[in-house]
Amino acid sequence: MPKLCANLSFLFTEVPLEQRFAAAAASGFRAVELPDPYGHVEEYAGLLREHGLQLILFNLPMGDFAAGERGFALDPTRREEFHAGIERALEAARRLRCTRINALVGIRKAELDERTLWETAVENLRYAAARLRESGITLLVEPLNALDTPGFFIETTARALRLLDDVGAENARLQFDCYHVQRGEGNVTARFARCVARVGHVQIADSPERHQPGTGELAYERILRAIDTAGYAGWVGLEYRPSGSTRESLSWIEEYGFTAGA
Ligand SMILES: [Mn+2]
Repeated sequence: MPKLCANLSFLFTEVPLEQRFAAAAASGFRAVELPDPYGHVEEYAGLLREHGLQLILFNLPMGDFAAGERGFALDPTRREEFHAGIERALEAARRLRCTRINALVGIRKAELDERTLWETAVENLRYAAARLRESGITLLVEPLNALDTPGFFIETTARALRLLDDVGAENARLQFDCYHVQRGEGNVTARFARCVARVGHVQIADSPERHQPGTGELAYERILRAIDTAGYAGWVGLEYRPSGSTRESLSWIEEYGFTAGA
């Protein structure tokens, strides 16, 4: 039985973010993801407590998201900013009682060669993992598919695992987003089974529209059971855009025999 958590950037967007905590709890969720808590940490900590929700995951500071940035761990000119971001993330994790932080590594910079980007990412992530380990926090690295985010530095699970090999930290693990895997690589269940020992978090959406399970080409009833069978006991984040209302988009959970509050 998968342990499901609601991503509050994707679900319940019918209401402002501060009201999505109540909406998630009312739909039976006991756990949520919150990609970008910075600037509102105290407010969100209060909302989590008020609604009996556990925060499963948030992201390292991603830079200017609206301008298209998706992290900057690969940027040798921004090491200080990266280090400062780790401290902000640690403080947020402490207040939000969260033990997983996801790193988006960033989009390639044309003026920098592959080796410089790779080595910078390895050094930064090694530093991040070491700082997070002191607080018992897992660092995650998430590949984003190249169709949605052209130029993203880590676009496949294979590349993410190579990067994690070079980082060489026990608490640095793969974030396996089935949607990105399907769009970029395919072969979701076999790929998952091969790397399950290194997976620290899972996310789902159907493909190619990134709506709820049952709207696309992925058989999530089978995929989620296969993830279970592979031995994964962690959380599964619902990171999809509902095709209609969020409430309606959750019907697959019961249909497949699962529960939001697992
Ligand atoms: Mn994701």
